[in-house]
Amino acid sequence: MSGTPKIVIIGCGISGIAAAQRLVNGGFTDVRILEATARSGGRIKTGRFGNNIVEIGANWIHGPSEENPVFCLARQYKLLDPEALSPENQGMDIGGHPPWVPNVFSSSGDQLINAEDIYPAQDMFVELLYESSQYQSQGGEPWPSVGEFIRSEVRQRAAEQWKDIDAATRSLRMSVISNLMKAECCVNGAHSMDEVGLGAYGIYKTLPGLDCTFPGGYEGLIKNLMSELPSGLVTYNRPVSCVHWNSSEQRENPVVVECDDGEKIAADHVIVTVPLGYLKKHHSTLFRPPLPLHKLHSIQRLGFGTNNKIFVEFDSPFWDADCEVIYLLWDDEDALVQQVTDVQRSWLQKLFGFTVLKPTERYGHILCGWIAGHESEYMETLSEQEVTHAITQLIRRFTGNPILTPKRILRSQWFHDPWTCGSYTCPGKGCSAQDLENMMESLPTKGSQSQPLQVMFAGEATHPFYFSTVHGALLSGWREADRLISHYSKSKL
Ligand code: 6YU
Repeated sequence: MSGTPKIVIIGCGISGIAAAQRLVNGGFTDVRILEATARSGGRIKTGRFGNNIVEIGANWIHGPSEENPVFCLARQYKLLDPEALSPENQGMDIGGHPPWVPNVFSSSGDQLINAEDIYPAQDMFVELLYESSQYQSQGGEPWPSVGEFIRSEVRQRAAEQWKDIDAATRSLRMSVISNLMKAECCVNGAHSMDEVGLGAYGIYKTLPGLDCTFPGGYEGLIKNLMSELPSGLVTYNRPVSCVHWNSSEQRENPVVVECDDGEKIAADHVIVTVPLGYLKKHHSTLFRPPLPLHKLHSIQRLGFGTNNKIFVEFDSPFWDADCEVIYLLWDDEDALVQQVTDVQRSWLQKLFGFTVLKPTERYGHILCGWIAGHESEYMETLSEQEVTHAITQLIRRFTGNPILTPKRILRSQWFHDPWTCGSYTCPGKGCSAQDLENMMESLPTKGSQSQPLQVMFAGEATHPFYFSTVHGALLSGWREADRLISHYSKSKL
């Protein structure tokens, strides 16, 4: 390597850590990470809940199999249960939808609907998601969004396929579809499936393997990776306010990174890993000169909504021993109309239900509620007491048990996290693969006479098909480090 290039990484989430690890292992000696908060991990965040640990951010390794670098690292660090390591687990291809055992409750209370009754609706919904994913390769999609496509197809198919079944069962199946739309909003981190582009939905790719969790917490991965970095490489509580690039002034290093406290750090290369939500909000002040228009438009087109969790602990379960997910069906949601709700009054209707934390021997009786969109953002503004009260009323209503009382509650607040501003990236209406290409494009863009690779971009929102995941973020960090390694190995020749 000629000279010692100065490299600054902004953000100490998994992508920033991955970039630093690769650069340090590649022989770069002047690498530092500037992190706004007091901790590493970003959206990988394990918290305490009573006597247990729970994941406030990322939950699963999606597609834990050989091709997934997060799985390979977790295995190397011995962070997984034997079940997750089994060839059977790795070989299962679930296409992003785990076959969870459901319990189903309705808003009229006192009834546990037979799970068998919901399967035809579930099958139709999964089929429609699969069809939605096919429009990416075909082009010429019939609707702009996944939501509009599904609603139109469900109405048509229900009229044909369910014409002979009784009205009550048909209405139940429609409520199931409404509920699955809410669940899909959580998966996509979107307010509504009407905001998810039909032509873009298939850009996201899944990996084989039945999703698994980290028994000791996702942050174990961060701790192991951090322990391999030289100490002092990360400066915490150091928000970056502006990246000055492409300067016309003659200076030794082409980039200056300005921090909130006024400190200015010169660099040859900056790898920006801040979340897309943060970029959407702060791009105009974060870059001098501003970002090129095509990059800015991609930042605006890609979606970055909110998905939050509400953990609820009970002394004893009201669900079956084998139950993995609890669906809450609202009797008034059988018309598939977009809920134009009074958010303040009925925000909790957006919660599709709960996943059950397993195994019971480890967690006791903890449920994780899932809520996406503007209702989720409103939930963040309520006090813990107000959320507890609302959840208690909801559970009493759906179980028909007027004295059921949770032991404790904990919720995430990703929208109001000033360094994240939401949960993760989703393919918005009108997006294409080009938008993700634009996200990862470095500055100055190709063809410029200035020094290349001044500002580089990593993070989940820059992965061409694993956006919104930990493995996508990790791979994006390695990708940008490899670009620098290859740049310097070429310039040495
Ligand atoms: C996964 C999962 N999972 C649930 C929830 C959330 C996320 N994800 P980071 O934000 O980590 O780091 C950036 C750092 O930058 C951070 O530390 C900041 O403090 C810092 N920073 C910001 N501004 C700064 C400044 N100015 N100066 C200095 N520093 C600054 N992923 O694999 N499995 O189960 C979930 C889930 C509630 C919030 C998730 C999951 C997403 C991951 O957490 C996330 O991608 C990575 O951690 C991001 O790492 P990073 O380094 O990029 O940023 C079609 C289609 C469908 C697509 N969706 C499919 C579904 C897949 C997504 N599933 C998610 C589900 C859950 C439950």
